[in-house]
Formats: sequence, C-alpha cells, structure tokens
Amino acid sequence: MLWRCGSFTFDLKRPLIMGIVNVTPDSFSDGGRFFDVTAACAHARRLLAEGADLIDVGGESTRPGAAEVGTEEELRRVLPVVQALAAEGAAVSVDTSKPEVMRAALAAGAVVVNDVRALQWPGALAAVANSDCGVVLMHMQGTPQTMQRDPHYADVAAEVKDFLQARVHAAEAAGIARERIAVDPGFGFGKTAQHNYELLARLPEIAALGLPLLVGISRKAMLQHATGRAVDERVHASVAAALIAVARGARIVRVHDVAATRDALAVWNATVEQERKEQ
Ligand code: 8Y4
Repeated sequence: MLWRCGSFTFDLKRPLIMGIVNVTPDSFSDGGRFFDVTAACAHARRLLAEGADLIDVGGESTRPGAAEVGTEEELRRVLPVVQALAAEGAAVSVDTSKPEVMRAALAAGAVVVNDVRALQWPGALAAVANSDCGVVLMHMQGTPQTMQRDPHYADVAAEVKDFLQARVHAAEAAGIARERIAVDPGFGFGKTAQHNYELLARLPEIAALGLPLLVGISRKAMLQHATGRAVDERVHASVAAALIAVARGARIVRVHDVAATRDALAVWNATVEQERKEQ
C-alpha cells in the first residue's frame, strides 16, 4: 500500500512514525516569536534524528475545552516552522482545519494536511484538492469545546467507520485522489475510555476501509484509565498502544516519543519480515 503526499510517496509495507511538534506560545519572549519557533524546530530535528518519517506541526490546541486560535495567530505560529523544516528536506504535515492555513503551509512546503475536522470547514476540501498533498481525515464527535461532556454512540466502531467512509467520498468527489487519503478514528475526540478501547479492539474494522490508517494515542487520557499514570509518565503505555494499533492494522502512528516507538516498531518489522520469508 502506498500513500502519495506531494513529493513524498510512502511505502506502508513498514509502519510510519509521525512525530508531534506543537508550536504553542512561550512565556519567555515578550511579543516576539523567536523562542517558540526556534524551540519547535529544534524539537522537530531531534524527532527526525530519532527516526520520525514525518513531522506534524500544529498551532491550534484541540485539547478538551481549549480556546480557538485565530487564523493570523495560527499562521504566525506554524508557517515559519513548516518553512524551515521543509527547506531541510523533512516531510512536514500541518495540523489544521483552516483553509487559509492549509494553503499557506502547502505553499511553504508541507506535504500532508492533518485535519481533526476531516475537511468539513468551508473551503477546506478545495484547499486540499488544489494541491497534490496527502491528507488525514479524522473522526470527532462534537467540538473540542464540548466533545468530552457526555459522548454517546449506539456502535462506536460502526459510526466512526461510516463517518470516515462518507468523508472519503466527499474528498474524492472534490477531486482528491484516493491514494492521497489516510483515515483516523480520532482517539479521545468525543469518546469515553470505553469507546476508545472498543475502537482499539475493533481497529481491523476501520482498516477494512482499505485506506492507510493513522492512529494517535500517544500520552492520551485513555492510557491513564488503564495505568493510572499522569501525562508525563505515559511513555511505556504509549509505546504499547502504538504497537497494538499497528498489530491491528494501523500504518501510521502519531507519537511524542519517537525513539521509543521506533525500537518497538523495529521488533515488529523484524517479526513481519521473518513471517514473509516463511511463506
Ligand atoms: C497529552 C498529549 C494528552 C496530547 C493529550 C494529547 C490527534 C491529532 C491530536 C489524533 C490526528 C492530543 C492533532 C490531541 N490528536 N491528529 N491531533 N489524530 N490525526 N492530545 O489522534 O495529542 S491533538
């Protein structure tokens, strides 16, 4: 299976690691953007050196209850980082729902649009259709402001799958080639811990869509549910979750801890290669 993302074509025979880089306001610089951009680029370079296949750059917090960020502010945060990393030859993904940010990031060299709102905002389908980038379509119930209040599903895996199928059709109808599209069940986005574990258990049903499957569980609250660990103590649980996701059909994992994930997936790859030789 291949995933076409602008100048990059990823072979998904081996799972990919997407390293997370948040560009959030820093408390050091007064008004300037020097420190947060410099720090984000430095962090991205470290993740690339550790083995990240692509870097997801985000300037909008989608944490439950977080305030929305304006277009100008999001551009100020994200663009210089996208520009610098792309110029260094990295495969850069931009985590945004805003068509203006998508267009600017793609012009600056981004090769993937990662949209937690699955291109549902006006103009988003067209912004991606006018490029040859890859795109991640993610499921969310509700909005980041309200999604964790009281999520409900009759059948979480079936509903997530139906939503993703519908968004894939909308993307194709807008002129986005199927080989550019990856799907993501959106762990933690309008889901209880039980919903999240049911989705993880039933991931093969989502993989059956036949498209590259991306999963982001790294450091999320569902890991606290199982381990009791605080957010800065969830590395081991995150690596376990990434490996479980890959074993159940995920082909791209979005993670904070690239070095640890890379070693786990190296063991996975060695096992799968041996299995192929035996057949
Ligand atoms: C600690 C650290 C606790 C981070 C929670 C979080 C996904 C995503 C996010 C995902 C895709 C997050 C932008 C939420 N999650 N994009 N983005 N898939 N495609 N929370 O699962 O990392 S942000």
